[in-house]
Amino acid sequence: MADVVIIFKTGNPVPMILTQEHQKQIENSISGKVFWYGTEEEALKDNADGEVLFLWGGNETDTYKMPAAYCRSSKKLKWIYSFSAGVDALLASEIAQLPIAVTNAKGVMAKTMAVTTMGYIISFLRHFPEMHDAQIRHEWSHRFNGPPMEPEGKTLVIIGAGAIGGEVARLASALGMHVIGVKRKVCELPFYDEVYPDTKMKDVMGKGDFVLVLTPLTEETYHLIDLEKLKAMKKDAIFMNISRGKVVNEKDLITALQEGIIKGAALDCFETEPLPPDSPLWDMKNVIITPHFSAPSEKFMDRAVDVFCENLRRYERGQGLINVVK
Ligand code: OXD
Repeated sequence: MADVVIIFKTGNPVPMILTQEHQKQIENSISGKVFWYGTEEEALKDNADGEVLFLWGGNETDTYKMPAAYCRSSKKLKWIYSFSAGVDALLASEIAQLPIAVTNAKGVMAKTMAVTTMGYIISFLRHFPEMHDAQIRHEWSHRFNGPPMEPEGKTLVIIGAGAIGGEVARLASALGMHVIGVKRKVCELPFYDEVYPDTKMKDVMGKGDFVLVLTPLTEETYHLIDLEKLKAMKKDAIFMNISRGKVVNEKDLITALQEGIIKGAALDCFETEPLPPDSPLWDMKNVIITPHFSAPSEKFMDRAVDVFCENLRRYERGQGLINVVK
């Protein structure tokens, strides 16, 4: 009988809400028991142990760390489910060295991240941030940083054309955008007009009116986007990052924004999170900042728990797990 241990509390870095209904759904998907702790310390104090661990392995902050001590001390742990898409924090921790399988919530956040991306694109084209500034000043103004524009005919380049990119491409093509994907292994993809290998990334970035980064953070993608690549972009293009801050050299991005190498940026993730109060990005008129918030929604946790429960049933039946990361 496999028991599940949940180590999770709503907060920073994860604003999603896990409810008792979710806990019941998990209980109904497994023969063992479910134990839910807010923190690793509580789990250790209770001598908790189980074959399966449910946690967030996406990103760490000063106040949220991976439960390495719990994983080390566990005698039963065989599989960790991280309800994130990226599992960079988990894989960078010593937990990755233990002989424990890891699965993620691939695709679960695609819908909301795609909607967030459309929000960025529409905000820039329709000048919503400037209108909101004018509203705060009670000012009826038509003075914007450029003409009012529409998405039809604009080109969107998606770097890291995976599950999330597929949903972004679907919405962007519905708005009449020309969608170009960059992917390690090129293949035909629905809703993309063109797909290129990552060896062509720099040239392809030069075609975009909007360039979106979706690549996970790995040793190979650390600072993948640097000044050289930003310089390849059109001067009036917008750069968007909803994957991980460290995929982009933030110093180079700040230079590109300050020197007018690109027109603007929409950023959901940063090299240091929370973004420090003294970051120059906060005061840039051409930057939209969202606080690592592209994925959450009222439906997020339902979808993430559904994926987990499907895997729990497979686990109990001895079938292969889906979304295996390691
Ligand atoms: C994720 C995230 O990795 O939202 O899922 O950051």
